[in-house]
Amino acid sequence: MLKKQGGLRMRTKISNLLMLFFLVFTLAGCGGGSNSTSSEIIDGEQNSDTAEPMESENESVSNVEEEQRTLRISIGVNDKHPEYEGAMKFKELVESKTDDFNIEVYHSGQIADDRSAIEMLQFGTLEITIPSTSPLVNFVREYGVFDLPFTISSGEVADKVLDGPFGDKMLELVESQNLVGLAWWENGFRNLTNSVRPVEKVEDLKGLKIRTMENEIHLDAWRELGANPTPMAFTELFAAMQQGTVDGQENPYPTIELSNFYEVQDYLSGTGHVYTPFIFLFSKSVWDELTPEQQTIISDAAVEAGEFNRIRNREAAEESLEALKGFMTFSEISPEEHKRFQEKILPVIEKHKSNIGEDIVEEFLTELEKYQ
Ligand code: TK8
Repeated sequence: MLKKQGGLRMRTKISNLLMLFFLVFTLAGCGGGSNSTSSEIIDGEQNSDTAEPMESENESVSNVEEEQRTLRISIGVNDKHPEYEGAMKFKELVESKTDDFNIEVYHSGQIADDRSAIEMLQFGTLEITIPSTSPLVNFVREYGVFDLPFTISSGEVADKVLDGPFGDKMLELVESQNLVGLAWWENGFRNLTNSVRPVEKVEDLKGLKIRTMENEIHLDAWRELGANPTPMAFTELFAAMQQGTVDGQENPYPTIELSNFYEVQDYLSGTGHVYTPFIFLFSKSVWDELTPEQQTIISDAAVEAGEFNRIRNREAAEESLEALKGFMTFSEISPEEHKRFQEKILPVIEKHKSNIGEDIVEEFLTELEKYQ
């Protein structure tokens, strides 16, 4: 028995040792050794269920330094608009090249309207906004060149001027306002809507309360044409039309359709009176905190996403016009009437040339003449 017992005791010892050995190795395995393949990243977050090796003091500090930085983009149009598509393309491009940033896109003026968003960039309380150039005139008066009616004749001409030396010069001008101009996107050719009457000739505008962007040139142009203009942030526009505070507004076809303006407007006129760019702006105080590599990734993505946005915007302009003809009474403006619109507002162009800067206006018009 003893022997048996002795043998039993021995077997018990061996099995206890084996158990102990197994236990020690199992616990070690749970320690998620440095070569653990079980740790996985889900949606940019370290999966908390996966135990990680204890890090030295230095390693944990370096992780903090490498922590992702969130860059928020504020735009005024909604998430159906080609500008939102461009912003999501920008997010995709940046996040595919580096883990340094988490890009968040806020549409429909959730954070701010154009002018307020520009001011937030100046204070460094917002990183990116992509406004129309028109509100920017309140910060950089030379941007008024883009508000001179009937100057840019097509998207292709706009691309040539904006992607050339003149466009580069205009982007540099915003630095004085603690802003960095990175790329030209497209808002597009602006067309008039109203809820009172069809507008086919200049006289039809008489007395119409037209909302304009916060821009003196637009206000003066509509006054000169006989309308009664009022400046307003884009975020307030739909309610103002719904309540009858204004009779009409002017925007590119995609904005008119995708913002559902046809629900509160009956008449659409193909005036095409101004081509408005969108400009991709970055807060300079935030920009200066980035490394040259990070700046290059962001700048390249802003340009590439802008090319994508322009293509999508031109497709949308055709699609939206066809859709709007089903919802609204559409008036073509004849070439003769277009000429009368242009002649009528010549005094406005002359008046604002000095406010914008005679030289920059001449440079702009000379550049345009190369292509149209
Ligand atoms: C959107 C605005 C809008 C502009 C306007 O943020 O205010 O009418 O055309 O697109 O920039």
